[in-house]
Amino acid sequence: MVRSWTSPSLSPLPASGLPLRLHDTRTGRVAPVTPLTPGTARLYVCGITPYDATHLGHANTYHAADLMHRALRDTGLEVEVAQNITDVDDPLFERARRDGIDWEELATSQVELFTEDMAALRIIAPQTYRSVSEAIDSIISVVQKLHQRGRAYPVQAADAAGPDWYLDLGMDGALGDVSGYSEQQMMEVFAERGGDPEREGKRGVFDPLLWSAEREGEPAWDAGALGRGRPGWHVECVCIAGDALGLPFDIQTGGSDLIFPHHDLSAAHAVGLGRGFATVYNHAGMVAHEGEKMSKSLGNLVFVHRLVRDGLDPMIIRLVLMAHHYRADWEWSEAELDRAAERLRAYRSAAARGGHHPATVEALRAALRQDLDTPAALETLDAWASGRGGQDPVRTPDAAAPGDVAAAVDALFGIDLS
Ligand code: 5CA
Ligand code: ZN
Repeated sequence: MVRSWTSPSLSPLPASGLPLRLHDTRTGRVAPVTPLTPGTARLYVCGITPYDATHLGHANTYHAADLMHRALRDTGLEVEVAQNITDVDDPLFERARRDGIDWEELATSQVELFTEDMAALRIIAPQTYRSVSEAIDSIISVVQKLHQRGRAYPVQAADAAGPDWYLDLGMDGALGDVSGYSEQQMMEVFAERGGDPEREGKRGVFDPLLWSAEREGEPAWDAGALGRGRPGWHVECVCIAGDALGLPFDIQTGGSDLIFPHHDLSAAHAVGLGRGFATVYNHAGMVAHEGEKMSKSLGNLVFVHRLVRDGLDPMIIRLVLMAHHYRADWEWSEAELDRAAERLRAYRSAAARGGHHPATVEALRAALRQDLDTPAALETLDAWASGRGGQDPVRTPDAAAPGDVAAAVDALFGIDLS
């Protein structure tokens, strides 16, 4: 059983009505989020493939999801969050083989590191945190349902006893619904993001692998008429989201490298099931290092747990992340740490002074609700810390009690200023 992590203690502010406005990749616009079920927002966060520890790119993505979660709560909504773990996938098996360890052992150890990092960063834990290997029965029934609905077709495999099964995107015409990409844009990224455009026997180049026939040295499960094997990538998120949140739900989020194929094709799977998927598709920018996107396959990684082990306060990492709008692409550098450490010191000494600053609190809330505008929130906090933020004209008797700004920074941005 996969353990989620322990959430930080939460002290919400009294709820205030204005909705969260969020960028939707499908429409290209920032618009208010209106939950399908009044009173409850349902959020699906694409989780890690656990073959290497949490790097700052992951941290950026899960920080954005956390801000979304906190902003939705602040508008008075209940928030249901589900997140997956891609523990059955090629890169994980390759890494396990390279290191001569069992794939399950590798996944378990990396998930453990990830959950420690999430707890250190004070990211609110999802209510559902589920791996593919845990969800396998349910995934098999989704795959079988797509087969029964005529959406799956076999492609012979030279290195396996049975065929692989693909999803026929042509049947529903849903390709491109989320990304809006042209075929050429799709082609540019499909192969490097897990797709197999060259595979012979496919009906459409972007048809995704639904069920992969059993191969030597890989785990396999029995899927009845489809044979023994394991699921393709996109179907896991359709299944885990559907089980935890129901379909359709409100928001799917992840990094911008998931726009195509992953989010586009998971939505297409849902259409194949006769269901809707997310209402809003939201994406965080990519963090680069040494001139290239930080990625496990390139190895240009800065790990959260190393920074923390070396004595860095995780709140400094949150402040580095806040300095960049979540949708921006940016490059990590050491200099960022100094600026953020300086901010943390200034904010902590301002917080120790306490006091009431309702205009500052309102400005923080407004910034968060305007598409998670953390750079604007930092400007507000810089002004507050330097005494330019202004005091409430009516000084209340408990002005020396823990300040309202510190409480807001904790509730809205997950930063502990005590
Ligand atoms: N398991 C799938 C999602 S179902 C996956 O993409 N796993 S991952 O481990 O490769 O990435 C986990 C999350 O981190 C994804 O949302 C991905 O978009 C995001 N991510 C990965 N690299 C970066 C990066 N350099 N900058 C920002 N976000 C990143
Ligand atoms: Zn996913």
